[in-house]
Amino acid sequence: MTAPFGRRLCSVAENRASGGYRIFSLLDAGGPEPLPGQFYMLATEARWEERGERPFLPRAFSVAHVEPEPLRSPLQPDSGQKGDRNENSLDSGEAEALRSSFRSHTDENRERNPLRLDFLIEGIGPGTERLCALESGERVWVNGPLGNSFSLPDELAPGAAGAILVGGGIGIAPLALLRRRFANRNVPTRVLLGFRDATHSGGLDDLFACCEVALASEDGHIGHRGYVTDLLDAMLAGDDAASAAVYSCGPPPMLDAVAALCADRGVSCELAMESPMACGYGACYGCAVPKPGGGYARLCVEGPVVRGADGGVVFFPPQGGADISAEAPVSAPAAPAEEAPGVEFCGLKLRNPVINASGTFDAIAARGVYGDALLEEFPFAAFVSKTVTLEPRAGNEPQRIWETPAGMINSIGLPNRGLEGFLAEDLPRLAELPVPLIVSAMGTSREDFARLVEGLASREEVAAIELNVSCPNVHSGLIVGEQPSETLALLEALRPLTAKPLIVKLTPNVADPAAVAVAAEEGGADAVSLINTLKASAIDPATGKPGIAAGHGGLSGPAVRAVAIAQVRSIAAAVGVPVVGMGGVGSGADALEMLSAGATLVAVGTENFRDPRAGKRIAKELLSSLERGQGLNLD
Ligand code: RRO
Repeated sequence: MTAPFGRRLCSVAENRASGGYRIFSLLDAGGPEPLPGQFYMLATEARWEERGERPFLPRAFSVAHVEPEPLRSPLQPDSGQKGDRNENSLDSGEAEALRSSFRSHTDENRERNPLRLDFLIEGIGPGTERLCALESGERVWVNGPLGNSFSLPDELAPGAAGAILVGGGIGIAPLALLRRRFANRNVPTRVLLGFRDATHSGGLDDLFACCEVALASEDGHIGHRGYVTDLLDAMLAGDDAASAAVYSCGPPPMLDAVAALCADRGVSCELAMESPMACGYGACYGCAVPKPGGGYARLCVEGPVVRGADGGVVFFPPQGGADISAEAPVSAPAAPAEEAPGVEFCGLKLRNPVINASGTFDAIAARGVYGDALLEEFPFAAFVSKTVTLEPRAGNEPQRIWETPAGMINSIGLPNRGLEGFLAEDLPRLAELPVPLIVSAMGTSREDFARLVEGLASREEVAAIELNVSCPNVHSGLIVGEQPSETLALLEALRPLTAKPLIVKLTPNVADPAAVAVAAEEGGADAVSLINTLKASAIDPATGKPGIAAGHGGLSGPAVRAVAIAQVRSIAAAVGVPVVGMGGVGSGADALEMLSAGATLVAVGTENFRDPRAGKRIAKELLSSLERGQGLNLD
């Protein structure tokens, strides 16, 4: 089951207080039934970005309840022995029937009967406060259901202790849906919930009204004074604990404590984790969490549910969407509909002038989330890969992203498989896209760059190479793209290595970017692209320290558009090669402005995080403006 490709508008059915939180209900006529643990990216349609500031990015929320409930499986007794059947004791046909009872509504029924999706929200910042203020009938942009889901307990043999759900704070939400699914299946379930204090507490009467719940609170306002993990500790001391399975969601220290307790007692557990997320579908690489054994996983596509193991966690493939690591068979993509006369760029024929900015759309991950719809409605006229380096890189330590007024800062740190891994694993899958492929590459020396260009030049799937020169040269310590002489020398070294178009991706963080562009052209570049992100930082008011772990990163989004326009104008006037313009493009009008400034192509970057189909929408808006003969609007 995959999420519908793109974001869609859903109406607010209800928004009411539930203790210190709010229950927020949406009517979704377009999406499949979510599984427990899955989440949605939500942003209000109106007054998002009001005052041109925050909130800018959508926010992730686990679904807490779905109406109508799935039909009871015909395999399930209406009453009787609790926990006497489970998926592991069924043959595969029965198991599939049971699974499909989780998704029992046809699309036709859905049109008549939209799903009602309930979320639990706590207003803690501009995004959540904006959602908390919504009224019935207002509309919300919805992308989802996303991520994997809780799985069925392994040990639920007849007589097993069943499930123990452990929730903390707002993290009780996905456990409410999980509890109902277990109740439908007669899985014996015990629920332990904890809250910090009366203000940070709620949802009980609405989400857990019909079941017994053991409660804890740090301030003692409700239940046991202390942590919910005290309750879990006591429960796991019981005789039947070893055959139980624990499911948990809550703040990171609580999840660490749950994983440690379960590891001590040899009890299996699954944890739904949280991490700052800009897109929810694998594009932004912001939601990285450390993997045992090194490296990072993107929680949106390899989580949010992870399995506890040895006091740590392991990642397992999504059940909600497709497995992004699997070699999925590909149906031939439909030929793109004729949209416009097309654009010629460095010898490539593109169906329109809108492409993506490198590092802002992972087509392989998106394919796992949205399935073949991605290929059928591919949002860009050419696809630019995330930057590839010679050796594999894990990327930077989180926190990697930070929302700013009308934009965001990133310091992702080039996570990638390295050239060899890219050629073997990513390239064959990117070659399945219905548009030309431009591969972005970055080296830390001319020799590195040369090996990258040679490796890519030998592959016919690669239509063009973009050289990301926003990196220090290990020999000189200078950022290549900040120095015209370094850029010229690099291009002179690389130009003889390939006949494929070379595009130089320029940094905006220099006094005279046009001088670097001229050097790139002189060295033999076929095109230049700009702007990469602007060097930026932000201080987290909660800690007084930079919000990005690396201290600073690159700013993108509408906040940088005027800078991008200025640089595109001056560079387009200075060079004869085509310019790919990018920086804060979120609409056809923005794209038109970029073309009017002198760009031949326009790349969409941060807007992809808010709207996976942004490229398609922007191209459509742009083409209808061009058809109307509209030029730059100076109003
Ligand atoms: O991976 C990144 O952190 C990154 C790169 Br390579 C880049 O060129 N621009 C950016 O904003 N982030």
